[in-house]
Amino acid sequence: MKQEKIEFYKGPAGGWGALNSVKNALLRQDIPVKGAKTLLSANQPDGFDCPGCAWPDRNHASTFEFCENGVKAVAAEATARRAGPGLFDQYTVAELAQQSDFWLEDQGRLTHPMAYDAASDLYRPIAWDDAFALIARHLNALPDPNQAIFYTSGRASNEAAFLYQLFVRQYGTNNFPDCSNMCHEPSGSGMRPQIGVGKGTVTLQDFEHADAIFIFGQNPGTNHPRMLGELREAHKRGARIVSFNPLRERGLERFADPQDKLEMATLGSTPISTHYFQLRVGGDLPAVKGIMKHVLEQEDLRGGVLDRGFIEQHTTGFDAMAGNLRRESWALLEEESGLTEAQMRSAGDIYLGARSVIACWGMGITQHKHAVDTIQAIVSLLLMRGNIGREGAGPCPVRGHSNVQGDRTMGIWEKPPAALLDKLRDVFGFEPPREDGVDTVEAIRLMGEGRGKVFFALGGNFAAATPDTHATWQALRRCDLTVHVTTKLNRSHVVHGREALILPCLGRTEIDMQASGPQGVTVEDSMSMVHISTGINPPASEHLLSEPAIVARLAAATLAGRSAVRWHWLVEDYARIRDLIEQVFPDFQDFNRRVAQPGGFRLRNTASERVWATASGKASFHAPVVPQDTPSHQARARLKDSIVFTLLTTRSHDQYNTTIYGMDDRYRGVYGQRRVVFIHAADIRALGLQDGDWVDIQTVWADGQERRADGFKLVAYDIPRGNLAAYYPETNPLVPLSAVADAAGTPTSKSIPVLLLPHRALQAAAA
Ligand SMILES: Nc1nc2c(c(=O)[nH]1)N[C@H]1C(S)=C(S)[C@@H](COP(=O)(O)OP(=O)(O)OC[C@H]3O[C@@H](n4cnc5c(=O)[nH]c(N)nc54)[C@H](O)[C@@H]3O)O[C@H]1N2
Ligand SMILES: Nc1nc2c(c(=O)[nH]1)N[C@H]1C(S)=C(S)[C@@H](COP(=O)(O)OP(=O)(O)OC[C@H]3O[C@@H](n4cnc5c(=O)[nH]c(N)nc54)[C@H](O)[C@@H]3O)O[C@H]1N2
Ligand SMILES: [Mo]
Repeated sequence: MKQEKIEFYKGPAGGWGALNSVKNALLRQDIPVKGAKTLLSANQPDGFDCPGCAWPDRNHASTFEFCENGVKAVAAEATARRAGPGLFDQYTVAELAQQSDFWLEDQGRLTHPMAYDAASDLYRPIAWDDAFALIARHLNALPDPNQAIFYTSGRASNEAAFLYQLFVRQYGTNNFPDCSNMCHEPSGSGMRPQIGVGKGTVTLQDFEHADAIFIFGQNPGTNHPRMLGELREAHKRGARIVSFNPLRERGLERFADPQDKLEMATLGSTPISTHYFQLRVGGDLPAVKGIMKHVLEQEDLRGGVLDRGFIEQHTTGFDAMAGNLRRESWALLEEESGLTEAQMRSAGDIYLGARSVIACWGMGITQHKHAVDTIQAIVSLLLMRGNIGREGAGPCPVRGHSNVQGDRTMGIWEKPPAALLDKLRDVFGFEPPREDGVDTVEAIRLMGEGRGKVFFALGGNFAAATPDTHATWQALRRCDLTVHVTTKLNRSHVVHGREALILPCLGRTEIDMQASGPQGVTVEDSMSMVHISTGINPPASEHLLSEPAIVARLAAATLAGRSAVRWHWLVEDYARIRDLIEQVFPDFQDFNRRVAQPGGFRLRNTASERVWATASGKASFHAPVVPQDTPSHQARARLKDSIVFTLLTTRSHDQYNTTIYGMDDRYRGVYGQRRVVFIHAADIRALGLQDGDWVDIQTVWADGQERRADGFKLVAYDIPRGNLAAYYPETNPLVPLSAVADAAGTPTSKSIPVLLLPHRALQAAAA
């Protein structure tokens, strides 16, 4: 392990630091030569879709788009390491559970299906057919299908997801919690009633025409590095790039493109943000309202500012919103956003100076109690000047997992629209369950109360990704059976039910051979582009099955005699699955032909055509109330004598969600460790502590339960006073299960009221 240090990062994002990091990532996975070939196939017309993030690529066209974190994601999957039966012989599950998340995944790719043996506390190999029979037996023994839970992580392909939802609905439940519930759920919940679609409306081409790009709560340098390419080009042609973020993020400041020879040779770089508004955590709603108020005041002052024609023809609710904005007090907006009136007005002037504006957002917006309101305010700001449904303008929620958007399109949704269920009934001739299922947080409750008995996960790492770790682990352990379809060993396999299975599957980089030949799968990126993804590497083990094959064989075993679907036949040729997708979703007409074209095709997006699939047939304005009732407000009111901080949990540069690639966070200057908490220097002094001191973190929550995460090192950082930042998943024990976004259920993992306490272990040692 590298030495621990904290050191200000002077370089730009990308650049030589990125190239160096790539070399190390390949070496770590023992794939120096093969790695290069694998990488060159990422996001190519006939290669695989990068399993990194959902940012689109230039048409899956010709040039390889370099992305450091894409390389790490591919290398993690293409690793030469193997976690075979030998490993499971060597360690009991109790011993495996003692290991870190990093260690577990670092054992490499899983090679055999494994079943938990309680007598020996070991995972032992099991034949595939026996595994499916075991699951089928459990599922068919449940008195109510709603006692089974089917989780999905956003890497699953359209084909796998479609079969999965079909199987589960035929089985009889809509219990489909997914990673989206913890992620962009509020984006869909906010935009669907407002503009009629739950997805962004812009394309990559729009980035070439925007005069201003507003970025709220997103860290593209780490999480969507290819987005920096778009931002850099936009900056070079003079577009304004306006960042709203409580942290100074390197990737939002400067970027050197590793493919730009001159920039690399001269150690040059391009600035990214032209403006940086360092607001308070959770301060976006008041900040956006301030911008809107300024826009409205300018209209009142000089006229010609709003797009009156658009507002008249396409929207409802303008007058009510305007009244609300006029009454809003600047003092409150300043207090709650952490920005000054002058700052909000200057952001407003940038907005007014731009003909076309794109607004992007990420987890800094969605993982809050008032996320849905905030998103509706951002979209309302866009609507004021008709910044939607025309070139260079529109909302752009930047999705996380590479196919999370596609999975939802395919019906991975615990609250399925009636139209989808009707269609399934008509096409497949069965009556799907009509009652809403559970989302992620509700699934944990269900299991915790003993009413959820079988937990099945298509990918992901439920035990580590979810909030309230203590409660969640207890819930999982109450299950009769937990099953994970997975590529690597992770926490969820060692926090398990009475019986447990690990089902290893092919990754996206691997050749998927079925009866009719090698198969491709399809995915949908953050901008509704659907394209094919074809693996090129030999499978990590001959015992792996593809995800569609696992779902189909499980369905056949469970629904034997009850389903008219030809499960085995479908998997022989995935084009057959796509034919069914086309029958259920009209937007996929001629699916097989269209997806075979280079670059694939774009799904229809009504809002981008200014067609509003809403109740009123129009887009609507919202001016939500500035929240003064958040858990942090309440905690501060209650504990007047303590410093109550608002903690945001985020990703380091060396992780993919719960997968930890390494211990560095280069752009934030942290090396060799992850248990750090970023804090303003003045707050360290106010606590009577020093930079580098160790603390414990304790949640302030009214339910009387103690939630702690112990042993974090203070790192003085450029962050507003009263705010803290630390990495997830280590901080998930601090996020209460009941801390969720209104009208979306998303855990509020960006705003947890906490106290910092002197580190327990040190205190004990001193006593
Ligand atoms: N390499 C890599 N790529 C990834 C992932 C990964 O873990 N690693 N994860 C994937 C997934 S699933 C997702 S969802 C995306 C996540 O990508 P992001 O949306 O970038 O998620 P986070 O890293 O959580 O960072 C959120 C940013 O929001 C800021 N922030 C926090 N609170 C607030 C706030 O109240 N207001 C504002 N304005 N900003 C705030 C933080 O400082 C941080 O810069 O990335 C995807 N891509
Ligand atoms: N505190 C806090 N919690 C959060 C967040 C936060 O910002 N803060 N972010 C939330 C967000 S945005 C998200 S999306 C969730 C992520 O939640 P998940 O999607 O559940 O978690 P991941 O860490 O992405 O899942 C990693 C695992 O997926 C498996 N895997 C990888 N590739 C494949 C594949 O091709 N097929 C299959 N079957 N399995 C595969 C591997 O075994 C790996 O261990 O976490 C959420 N939790
Ligand atoms: Mo996500």
